[in-house]
Amino acid sequence: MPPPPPPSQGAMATGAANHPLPCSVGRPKGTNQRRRPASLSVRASSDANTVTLLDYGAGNVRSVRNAIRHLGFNIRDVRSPEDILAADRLVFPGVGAFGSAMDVLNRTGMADALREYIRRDRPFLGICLGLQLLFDSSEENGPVSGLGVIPGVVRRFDSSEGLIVPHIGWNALQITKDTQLLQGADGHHVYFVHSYHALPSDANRDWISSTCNYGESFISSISMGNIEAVQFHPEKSGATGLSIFEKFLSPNSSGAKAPAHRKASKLAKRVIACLDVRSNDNGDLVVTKGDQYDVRDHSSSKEVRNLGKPVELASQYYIDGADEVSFLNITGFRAFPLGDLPMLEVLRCASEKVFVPLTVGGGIRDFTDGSGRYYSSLEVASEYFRSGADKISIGSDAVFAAEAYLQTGVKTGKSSLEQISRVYGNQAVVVSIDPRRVYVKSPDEVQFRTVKVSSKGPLGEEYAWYQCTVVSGGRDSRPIGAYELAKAVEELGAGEILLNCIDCDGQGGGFDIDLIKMVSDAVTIPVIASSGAGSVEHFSEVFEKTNASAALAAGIFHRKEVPILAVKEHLVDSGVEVRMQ
Ligand code: 1PR
Repeated sequence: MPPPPPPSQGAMATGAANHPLPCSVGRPKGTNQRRRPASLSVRASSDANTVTLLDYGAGNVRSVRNAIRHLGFNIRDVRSPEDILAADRLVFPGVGAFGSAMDVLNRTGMADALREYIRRDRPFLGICLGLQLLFDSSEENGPVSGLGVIPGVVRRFDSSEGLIVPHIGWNALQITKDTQLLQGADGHHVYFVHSYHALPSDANRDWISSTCNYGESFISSISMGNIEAVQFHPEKSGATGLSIFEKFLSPNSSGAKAPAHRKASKLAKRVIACLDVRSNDNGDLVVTKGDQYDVRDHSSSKEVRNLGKPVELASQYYIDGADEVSFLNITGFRAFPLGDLPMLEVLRCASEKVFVPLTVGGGIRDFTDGSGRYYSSLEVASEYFRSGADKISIGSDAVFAAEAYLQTGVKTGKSSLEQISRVYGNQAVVVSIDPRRVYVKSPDEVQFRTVKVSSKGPLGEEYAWYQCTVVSGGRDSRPIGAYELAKAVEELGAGEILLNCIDCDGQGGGFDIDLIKMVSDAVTIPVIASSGAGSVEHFSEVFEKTNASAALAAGIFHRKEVPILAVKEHLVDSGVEVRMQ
């Protein structure tokens, strides 16, 4: 296994710790110098199995590297503008913010080299920001000038009418131009994660090879001669994405066989497999699964339940069609996560085999080790990103941050949630909520948001609130409800909410619809429904009755009681759009 590349941070996370290019802050306006790069010489090019990668160090391109290597290609990194002109085939996975990226490209002379490379019509594949940078300018903390290759302005999705932004998930490609790259991909779902988009216009019509619909129709790919760019992430779009990537890397191949599919038309609901990971009593890292968070056997041995090996299971779920895989390091609170080398190794190995998004949580907080060295939560998150995470998930620390924010009304900018979302972008930060149901006779009994429950409590109570908990040696209840927490963490920069329910965890009786409806109606970021899935019908129920964007399950997948494919087929039959492969 190759060592992690030094500057890369994690697939679609944007920005990087210790780096001058934070994702969505401090965006200096770029200058668009249009002079020709007179002094650039061209080096002899390399063997056909090598692809040149432009990683200007702004964030995570590990997933792109993994996909390229998985397809059998070597990578040559661009170190100077000359390397761009010498490339046979250039992949440009833009990460970070538009303005910061242009600033680096202009400062290093790479902007000119890129324009020249494109003018010569050399094979080019831009990914995500690598597509947006080709346009005249972007409104992202701007206006900021881009490379000016394609006419048009990159704008933010309009969330004023309730559209969930960022646009995260699997959406449908609508091919508008016959290209080799996208052959067979029409009507397939591919993975997007972005807040800004380029719009079709008369001036750029000739460039557009596909569009996608999210609130409005936006440009999902362009193609002109040898110049290709995609707004989605082929490296995280499963078999469809790898097939597109392969067609760029070996144009004479037809790419991997395009998977059979049902025609996609819109943003799909996601099905997520979750792996709770911890060391068992022998010190082996295992996937475990609790009943209401108790992961020990109820037999006399009281051993930690062992449901399999983390990398094997994650790889299997990818093959089975999971739209995302989550790892929760459930004892991360006990020890310093960066000292947990096996967990980081699990991530590295999984990210080489899993070409859908990977989320990792557990233990993300500030920490001082035995020798007195202080590590910020940002450093912990950075290491997770470097090891292959596309998103990180924060549990306990987000509860403390929300409590402090609700008490003072002040955003300090210092919580782990705020810092990580500022540097990596909010789309890279999930907040995991672990609430318990507390029944009350009347909403007046508590200061927290209650719901009228579908099934009455043990004493005939008609209402409940959902009390958040944290891990700190045990599971402590906190004076904050799931509703209040969700609203607060959205304001503090969370990009998504993983909504568990301790009462339902491992019970197989279905998701807590009352809780999920309350929270998914309250926020405008995606909510992942979690805990309690026991049958395929539970998935259709949660999507029909709530605004959840995704549903997560663990036990039924680990115990092989319900295959992921069966869940998806049932959802399709129920009229819920999902990604089929
Ligand atoms: O607080 O930042 O260190 O994060 C700890 C993370 O570990 C949190 O995301 C928390 O949810 C998780 N966690 C802590 N203890 C446990 C435990 O089980 N003892 N796992 C735990 C929580 C819950 C689910 C589970 C679903 C679906 N796992 O995500 O996968 O309930 O299960 P099911 O389909 O079998 O019902 P921090």
